[in-house]
Amino acid sequence: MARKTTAAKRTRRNAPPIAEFDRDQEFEALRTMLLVRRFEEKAGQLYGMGYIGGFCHLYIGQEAVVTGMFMARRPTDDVITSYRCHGHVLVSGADPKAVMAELTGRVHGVSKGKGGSMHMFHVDGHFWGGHGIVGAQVPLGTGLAFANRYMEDGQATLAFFGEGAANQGQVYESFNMAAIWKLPIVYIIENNRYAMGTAVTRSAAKPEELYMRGAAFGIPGEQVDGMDVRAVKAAGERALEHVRAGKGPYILEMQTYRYRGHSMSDPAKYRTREEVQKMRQEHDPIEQVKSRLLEKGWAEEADLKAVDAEVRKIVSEAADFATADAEPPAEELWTDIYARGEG
Ligand SMILES: Cc1ncc(C[n+]2csc(CCOP(=O)(O)OP(=O)(O)O)c2C)c(N)n1
Repeated sequence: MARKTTAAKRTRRNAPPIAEFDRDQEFEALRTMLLVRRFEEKAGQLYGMGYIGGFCHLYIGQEAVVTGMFMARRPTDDVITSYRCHGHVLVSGADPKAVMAELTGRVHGVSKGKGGSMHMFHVDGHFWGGHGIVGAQVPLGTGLAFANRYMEDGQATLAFFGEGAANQGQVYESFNMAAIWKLPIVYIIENNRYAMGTAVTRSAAKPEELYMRGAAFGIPGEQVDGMDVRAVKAAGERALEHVRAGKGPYILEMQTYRYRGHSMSDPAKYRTREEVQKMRQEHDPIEQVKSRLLEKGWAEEADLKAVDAEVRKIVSEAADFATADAEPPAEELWTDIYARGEG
């Protein structure tokens, strides 16, 4: 008799076949991922030039995760993530000029220049940050999903976090509550293989099965090729259908990779250059889309270059804006903060 496979046991090996994209979807994915990639490259340059200070965690290599999930979500679904948030805020529809101005600490930044790289917000796009405390966005996201359920607004929440954060206690308290209350939340583990500098194989028990981390709470999970935007979108749709149907939370483990260091100050001594090179050459999410477009005869090289040029222009204008904008005035020190006076 064939053994039953529960959703919690589904892996990449027996996951449903990847749904192909049509031409428009391939172009949408290409444009979105290129915007994030070029934006991040520019942010890295501006950091080197001293325009951006403090922490700055780049998302280069992981673009398919946020792009595929946003292609699967409804625009009113809520989203929350960690400090590695530039891609998420851009894809949620924030103006690239305002995102770059936040990085340079200027007054027209998305958080008025007072949040910086780790604290991006775009409430109109239902993007709720940008959180510097590892794992903190998981209970906060669970709260968003509680609000979704309480308000009966038909919305769901996407909570992104790293595989390092997946070892935190607050994650499991959140899983428990979300499972009890059948909250409409998709927990997305962005497994980029290295937390600050420690390989997942050294820091996690059962590192090959992070998607099973909800099994004790009855939360189904799936492992997804997070470098293939089509696989991400298809898995995102399955997960969102599940949570919207009132069946409770769902976990997606995205197997992805970050090309740059953990943050700008990371010498990345914990991995070889060859490993990074191999991922870039063989699994790059943007190159995969370009190859498909060319192979299917849906685009010529010139069309791909045109998309890149269009995106580079947006990014270059964002950089010009962000380096010319004013710094927040001193009075802004007293706004948007919780302060307790005497008595
Ligand atoms: C509670 C807490 N502990 C430690 C840190 C320092 N810290 C910042 S990022 C990080 C690694 C997190 O890795 P992961 O969750 O895999 O996310 P990634 O950076 O790979 O996206 C650590 C330990 C922190 N910010 N907050």
